[in-house]
Amino acid sequence: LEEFVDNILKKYPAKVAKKRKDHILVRKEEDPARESIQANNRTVPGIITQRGCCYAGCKGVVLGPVGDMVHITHGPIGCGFYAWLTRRNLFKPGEDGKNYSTYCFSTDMQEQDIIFGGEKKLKQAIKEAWETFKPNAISVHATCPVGLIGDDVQAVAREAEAELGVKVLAFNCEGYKGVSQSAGHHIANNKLFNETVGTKDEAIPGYSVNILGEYNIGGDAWEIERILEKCGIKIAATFSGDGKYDSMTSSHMASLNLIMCYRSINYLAEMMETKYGIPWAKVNFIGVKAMSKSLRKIARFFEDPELTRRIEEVIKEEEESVEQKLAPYRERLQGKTAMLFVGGSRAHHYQDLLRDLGMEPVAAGYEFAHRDDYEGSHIAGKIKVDADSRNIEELKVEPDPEKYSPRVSPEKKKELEQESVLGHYHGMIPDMPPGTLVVDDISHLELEELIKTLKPDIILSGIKDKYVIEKFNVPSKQIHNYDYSGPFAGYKGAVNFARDIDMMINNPAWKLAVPPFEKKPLLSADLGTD
Ligand code: CFM
Ligand code: HCA
Repeated sequence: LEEFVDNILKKYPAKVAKKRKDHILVRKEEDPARESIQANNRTVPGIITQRGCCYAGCKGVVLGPVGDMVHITHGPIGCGFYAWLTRRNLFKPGEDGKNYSTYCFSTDMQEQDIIFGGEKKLKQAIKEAWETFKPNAISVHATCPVGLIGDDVQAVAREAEAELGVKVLAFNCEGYKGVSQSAGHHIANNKLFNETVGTKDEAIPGYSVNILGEYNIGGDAWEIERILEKCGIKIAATFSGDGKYDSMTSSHMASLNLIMCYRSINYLAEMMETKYGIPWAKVNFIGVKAMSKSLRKIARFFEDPELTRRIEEVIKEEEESVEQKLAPYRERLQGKTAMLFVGGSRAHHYQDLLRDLGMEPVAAGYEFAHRDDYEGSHIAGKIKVDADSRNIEELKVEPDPEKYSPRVSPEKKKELEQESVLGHYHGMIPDMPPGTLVVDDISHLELEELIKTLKPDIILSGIKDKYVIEKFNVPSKQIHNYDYSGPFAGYKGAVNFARDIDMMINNPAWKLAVPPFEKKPLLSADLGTD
């Protein structure tokens, strides 16, 4: 593998090679704490990356799934269209029946708005959205040109809110704000924390949890809900899969925050803990063993014998039922190798599910995660903050004089932190044994070389590289939108995933097709040098 990395770096101009070197790690050390990787840096211009923009992270990822809100994209229509349900975040309306998730709202800025300013048009759009739909809240998302011309979206939102009497959340999430969609997550977290969470006090009875960083792609949230409800655990609010605005406003009253995707929502969890005393636990609901382990974390936190008994009962029942269904797939998938290059958390989460099926992850990486997603949350404070990250506001948070209430005693909290039940995410690297490869923000060149060298049986990835991979006769499963399948979370989801993966890997077609570039080169060129 080291030879492979050297060879790949030789293909780049010297300056590019120097930058990429720190983003590629061959796992060697027995002790993962001795290994480190660079992440969350600018992609070198000219390299084909899988990353998206800040607006995608804010509107598309964090806010978009809240279906009883109208989300207005302030900008030219192209950006609005891209976010139109392309992410498969499913939504069922609450009792009020409000559901705008299939709509696409945009101010459709034209040249004259860019020249003379788009504030009036935005104000009009908010008014029209309110009068037509009466949503539970409205959000406004600024795209690149809005930031460049300087429309004051915050002022327009404040004015509209006062005039119409509906909450209007405005996000300065211009696409260029960060090095990837990750900046948009942070911007979304900040405003949700400041203007939504904690705005309504309503006691939540029972063992209540919020689920953070789960976006109900392909119905995942509903399988998770089924299992938690069966255990007797109440989901107070979800951020933001199948999310309802109202439940987010009182989410500070829940007992525990469960974090699925640490990358997109750790900011909100940390701030809620400081201000309201609600602790967080990192969970992974992808994979049979991971699901059970996560349930046991919840049991450990609440420490109620009756709840623990119920949880153990559910685990036993669900595992037994799923085991029978998985067995035939495991036979066919045992020992198959996989590579995972996805977003900021799934490249790690799906390794658990692959291992449940007897498969072996040989290489993995995130598109835009930070070093703590690789190395663990304990290093978060030690990461050097560069100019790009400094762009995003870091809120100063203090305990709320009235609403702060610690959920557990300081002694118990410490104990649970030491057991890694609370306040800790161990990251991807410790789960990747020596001899595997970790690549951050992988380029298409690197991916192609990796396919040729490691010859994996399947690659879990996204639309931007799916067909590049399949032209090498290697099946590629989209792990963002599940190739229109799912759910893949929880117990039932594991069976759906196994079925899909088996169908792809064991399909004889891969051995029969001959890619055109095997016969003759379609295009040839030299990479520039400096
Ligand atoms: Fe979190 Fe996500 Fe992901 Fe993400 Fe995304 Fe996504 Fe993803 Mo696509 S929030 S980091 S910005 S788990 S949209 S639901 S699938 S890249 S791995
Ligand atoms: C995004 C959304 C995306 C893209 C998926 C892909 C998603 O990054 O803006 O590249 O296949 O999950 O829909 O991550």
